[in-house]
Amino acid sequence: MSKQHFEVIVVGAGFAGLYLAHKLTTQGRTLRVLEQGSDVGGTWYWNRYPGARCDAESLAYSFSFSSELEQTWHWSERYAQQPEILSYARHVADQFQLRPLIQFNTQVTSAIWQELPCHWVIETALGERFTADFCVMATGCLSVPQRPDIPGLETFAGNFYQASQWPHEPVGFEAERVGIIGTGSSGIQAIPVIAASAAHLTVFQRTPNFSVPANNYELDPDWVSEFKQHYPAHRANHRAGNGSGFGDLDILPRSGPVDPVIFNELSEPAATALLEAAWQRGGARFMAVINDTLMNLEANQFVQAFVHKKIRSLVKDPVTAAALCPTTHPIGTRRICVDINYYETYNQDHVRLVNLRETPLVEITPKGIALDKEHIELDTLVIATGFDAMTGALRNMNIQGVGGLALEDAWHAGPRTYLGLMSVGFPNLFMVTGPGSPSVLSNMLVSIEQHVDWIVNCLTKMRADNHRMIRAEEAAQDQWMAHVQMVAEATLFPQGGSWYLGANVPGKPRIFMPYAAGVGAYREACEAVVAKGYRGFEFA
Ligand code: NA7
Repeated sequence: MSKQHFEVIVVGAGFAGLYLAHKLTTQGRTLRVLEQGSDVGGTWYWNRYPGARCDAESLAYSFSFSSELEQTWHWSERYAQQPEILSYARHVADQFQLRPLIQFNTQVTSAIWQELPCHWVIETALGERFTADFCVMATGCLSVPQRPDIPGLETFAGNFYQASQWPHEPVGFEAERVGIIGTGSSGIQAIPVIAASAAHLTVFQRTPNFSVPANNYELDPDWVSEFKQHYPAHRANHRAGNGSGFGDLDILPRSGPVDPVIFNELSEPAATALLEAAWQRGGARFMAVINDTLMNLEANQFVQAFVHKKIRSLVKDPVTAAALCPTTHPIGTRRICVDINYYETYNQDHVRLVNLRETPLVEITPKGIALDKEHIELDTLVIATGFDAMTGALRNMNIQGVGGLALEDAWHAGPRTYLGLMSVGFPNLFMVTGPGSPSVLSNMLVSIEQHVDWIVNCLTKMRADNHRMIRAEEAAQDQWMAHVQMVAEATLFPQGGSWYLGANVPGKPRIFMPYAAGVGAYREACEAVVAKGYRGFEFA
């Protein structure tokens, strides 16, 4: 074997790649992690835009695999900012001595399966060639930025920034006329922060999104240390149930099942009181306070009306407030945003909302943005226009499986996976948080740990059984995909027109990609497959 052969090649050194590197070395595997960026952190390496922070609470959005790590790392805020999360990823890499396993600044340009001698051949933009018995794609779900197809975008002569490819050097907006396109989570986080220093900010909004206040605060060290005494029980809660892997962040973890809160069983004042308490408490769990908000349109409309009322109370100008009220999708069917002073920002005199539904954007010019009846001059343009989510990185990598089958072709009508872990026709290639798993609907750290544990256990079993190849069976994949779609159709998600469905990328097949039954149900499904001798997988 050449020096460039490894048992496992991992693509990506975000949280999934880091945990894979740790687990696989602990098991004595030879591996190399190939990472496009110049440091670890994945999404938190790239997304450095002003105001970038996690919309999941720090104490839940963190690794659980090392008690020492979770006890010794100090999170400063309820919702950590990007630099703090990046420091955490770097700390994990250093603490567990993972850096020597990672090759940075390395973009994978192809991964090609060779039936004989049963390995993957991976090539990089630097012209290197690796072979590996197994390939694990830890490429993230939001790693391929989506550039909008707006006429003249390339002609803009001022400062230009894309949120997900933000420069590493400090960027200031003082005395500048800034424009921003995009009002998803990234835009909603960036807008208040940019507004704080820009001379003028124009927000170009095509579709308003629902946002709830973060109610962010500095964590009280005494509270944290008390919370940490119960960490194992909290983690167990995060992993279980039909939720998305967050649980409650009360000092004492929930014990035993909790009765569901069903909209039709609530009086109107009781439902309003629940929503008000959740609004005051802050955070995305606002969506879970009435449990059938994403299943029952009537419940959803009630929650929508509650948020519309909040927006109208927060935004002084009624025309701006009306434009900020989402009316085209049920709440939560596009990812709910979590903000700090987003709606309040529009009360500042130097901030203007342009509703592109009423005054369409005609083109971007060298000096600014031309609307149908007006030209707005800008010194700086920021775009926060989202990602080719969940499948972008995989489809762009020139992955070829059995008989030269291109992943792009296998997925021409949308991604097809068994459990989100493997895809038929691509033996020995695993995905972490792939389409068909809870993925972006879940606490990514919970899902990453579960997938990595599953994959590493599977490799251990293969070694013990002297197997060199694993592949997913077609019938099992068909059944799983049908199940994923059936679950999605039982919810309001398909009505969202969101990136969960691929609807934000022109020409992308519309298929609801994540598994919506929750992390607990999904974990049980994965464990049941193992208990039944890896049902639906074939070994050779
Ligand atoms: P999102 O949520 O996909 O938001 C992208 C935004 O960009 C959204 O408001 C889009 O409006 C807007 N957009 C995209 N193309 C255009 C054009 N051509 N003209 C005007 N506006 C446009 O991406 P984010 O980065 O904010 O968030 C992604 C996830 O990252 C987030 O959910 C968290 O999980 C973290 P549209 O809705 O298409 O009308």
